[in-house]
Amino acid sequence: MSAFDSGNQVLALCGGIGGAKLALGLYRVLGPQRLSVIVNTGDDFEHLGLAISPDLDTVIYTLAGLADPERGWGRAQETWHFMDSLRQLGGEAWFQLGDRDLAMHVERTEWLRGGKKLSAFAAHAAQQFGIEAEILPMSDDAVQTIVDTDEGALSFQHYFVKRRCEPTVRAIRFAGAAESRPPARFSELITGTSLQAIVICPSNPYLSVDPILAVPGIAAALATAQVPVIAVSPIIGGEALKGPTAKIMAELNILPTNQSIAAHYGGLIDGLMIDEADSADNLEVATWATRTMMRDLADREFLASEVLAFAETLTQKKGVRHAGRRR
Ligand code: FO1
Repeated sequence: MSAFDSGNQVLALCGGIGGAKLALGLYRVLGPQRLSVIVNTGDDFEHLGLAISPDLDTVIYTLAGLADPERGWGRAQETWHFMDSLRQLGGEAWFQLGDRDLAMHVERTEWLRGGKKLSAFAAHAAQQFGIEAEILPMSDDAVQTIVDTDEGALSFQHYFVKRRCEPTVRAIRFAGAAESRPPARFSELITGTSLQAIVICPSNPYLSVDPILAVPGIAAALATAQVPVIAVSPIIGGEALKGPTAKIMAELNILPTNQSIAAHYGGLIDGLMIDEADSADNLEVATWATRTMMRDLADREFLASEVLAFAETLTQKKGVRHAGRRR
């Protein structure tokens, strides 16, 4: 029996759509109660008086089988009567809130106004939707991803949705991160004996994973983790696959290569999962080349099982490397 058959936990760090796909694969391959997901909340914002947490909702809807398969965000079989009425009234309609999705934002806002924590609402919503994995916001403290652009400083959704990632990015920062605290459960997982691997999902490293790593204690815990830390590269065939990753990398003068991703995660990872199209890449970190494209559920499960197989090989290596520190 391998370590990964023994009922232990895997911790995934996850942004929105791309990350949620792998989280779903892990959820299905591991079995529901063996997955904990730390989700980016740097994209959260207040809009129309509502507390919106896009990545948390994307992960929850995806694991619950409720996500819209085309958009990747929001709910399937959505209707848009609220948005139509809002437009008629001349309201701010650049951010689409579907009728079904709206309930999530209204209810979360109620919870937060009542003094409850975002993590409590995430756990509640996950439970209500029948999800057995742990869904953990990266912090209960407010952290805001700010994109410094040629048009000035833009909050994440203003840059990403309202301005469609068109402004040129000069820098990305995470306001409030220095004062934020990771979830108590994160420390428990890191210091406990049940954790078997940490997986950085193929989310945008700069926009979606960096905010998580900016929460004090999280990067340090990865750097010293006793279990293998694996990142799944968002690069396929020498290109950033989705969304604004390629554009942002170019604007930040970073080549869209696995070398860049490996350097970015530096001392935090033990292995980088790369696409089979890039199997000739020669990196300083351990690599495992496989099919990383996730078009359907079978792809997600396949990649998840590859990640776990990679983790198992690294566990053996790491066991030797950290032998002195284990006692
Ligand atoms: N993305 C868009 O491109 N346009 C939208 O109008 C939009 C609305 C939206 C509403 C709820 C939600 O949970 C997500 C939503 N997203 C929308 C996705 C979101 O902006 C991004 O995908 C993430 O923040 C990046 O991970």
